[in-house]
Amino acid sequence: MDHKKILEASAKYPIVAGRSYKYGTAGFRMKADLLTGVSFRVGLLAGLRSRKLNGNAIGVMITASHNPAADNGVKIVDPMGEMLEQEWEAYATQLVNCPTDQELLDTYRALAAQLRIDINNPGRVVYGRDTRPSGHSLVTALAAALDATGTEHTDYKILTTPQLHYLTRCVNTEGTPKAYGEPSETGYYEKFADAFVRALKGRRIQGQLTVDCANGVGGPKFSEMLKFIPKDVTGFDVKVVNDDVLRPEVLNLDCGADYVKTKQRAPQSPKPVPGVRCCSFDGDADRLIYYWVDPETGFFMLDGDRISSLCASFIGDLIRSAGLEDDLRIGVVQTAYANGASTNYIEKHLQLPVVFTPTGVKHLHHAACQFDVGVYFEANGHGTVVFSQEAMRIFREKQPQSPAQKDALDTLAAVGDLINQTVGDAFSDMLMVEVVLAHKGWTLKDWAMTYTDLPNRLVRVEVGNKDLFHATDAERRLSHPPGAQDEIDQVVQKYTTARSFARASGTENACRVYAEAATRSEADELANKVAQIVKQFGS
Ligand code: G16
Repeated sequence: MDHKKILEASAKYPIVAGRSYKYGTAGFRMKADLLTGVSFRVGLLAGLRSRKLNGNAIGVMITASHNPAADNGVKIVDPMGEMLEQEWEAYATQLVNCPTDQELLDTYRALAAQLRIDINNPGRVVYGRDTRPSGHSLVTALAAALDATGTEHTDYKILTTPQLHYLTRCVNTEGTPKAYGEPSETGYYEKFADAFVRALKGRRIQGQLTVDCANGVGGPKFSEMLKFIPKDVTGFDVKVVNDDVLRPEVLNLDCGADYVKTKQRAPQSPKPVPGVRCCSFDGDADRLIYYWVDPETGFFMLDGDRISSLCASFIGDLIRSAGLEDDLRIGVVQTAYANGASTNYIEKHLQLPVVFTPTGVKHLHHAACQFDVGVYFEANGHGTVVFSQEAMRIFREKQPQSPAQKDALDTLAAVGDLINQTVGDAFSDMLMVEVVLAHKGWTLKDWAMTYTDLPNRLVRVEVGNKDLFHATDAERRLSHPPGAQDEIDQVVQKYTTARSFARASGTENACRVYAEAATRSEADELANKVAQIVKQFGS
């Protein structure tokens, strides 16, 4: 390794002095102009990680997902398409925070020594970015680090986040018995479009679906995917809206999954046609929220909790029909944001176990992998279903005892291919929801009738220092600052069947407060009172 090369390259991509950087819920995320040096340093780390893992390719995604257009982010993807192993998040933070180029080089070498990595071994990194204009210079900085360390790299250009996760896994499994798919964007479309047709098993999708793409990368990419889905066979009739990626300032603006979920309303424009089935992606197409505007009762949202219970119910039924209920363990993973009514429905009605983890798909994914079939969704619409290798083998190889069993096994195998196994993916989740609705012959209204959500409110609170807030018990309680949780408890106690918690966001410079209560006005009131407490303790 040429030390001089690293020092020279690093000098061109400095970090902004005096700032503290942290690998958060989804990597480093902040105003884009603060990120060039961060991207360079992430390149160093990704190369190290690849070398540690015998040259397996590591993925890097440049995106700030649901955040405004001026933000950006850098996130590392492990070889099977999962999020970076947590221990390495600390190494990333350490490397990115080095104050000088020389200290960066020293830390890089010290990390390699500590982790027993031969920095002269081959390393490989694949990367992509969303449509944010700042992505271009961040990719340049990333590539400079890869060149300086002699790391082989492939630029997959503009992609959705789940596409980059998919490609990373495909690159690493190509030609092996675990091959996940063709390592190309076309391979992605072909795999999921084919599984969609198989999972429908001849059923046709009813009615038009309006897809709001948040004016992000999901717009052009989903339009591309539609070319691979035969409309005459599936009946899949889609109207794509909010797919303007030429005006960066409209990204996630008054539209998209985060807007719909937090504001509990449809995108400002175009106004949804009453009665028509609608869904929204977020800025990098890894979240999905469904809704419709009822001519009589108005806006109704089906969020990640609903998608979770819909998938769990459908797959649970198929597993029973296939005679596999004693062989495969199915479970659901949620976070503190899950509506209490959804947890109750899954545990009591579907009779499935529910596990809670802190926010961040990395935590949910890990917990879901403990089941043979693990369904995980955050309420914000981010999630997927993971199937163990053994479950997928059984679906393919078990000898059916009846035509009904054969039907269930074929559908399970197709569903296993349809749901992106690497990470939550709005495209593949949406196709899955469409499949389930087609199998059940349901409208969104039928789906909404499964249970009644408890009224809830999510509030974003800007505080002087969000790092003062430390959460515990799967983020349902605050351990710091001292006294804050006691005050929250006292307020919550004043309401019947209410619940509230506060935590620091890992992707935004703010805290989040969630409240649930018996009525809408109580939920709003409780959220505002807890927000006041957070403001007071965070100043
Ligand atoms: C990211 C994470 C999600 C998380 C969300 C909000 O989503 O991938 O798991 O729920 O941030 O996190 P926080 O509340 O810590 O800000 P995305 O869609 O922005 O990548």
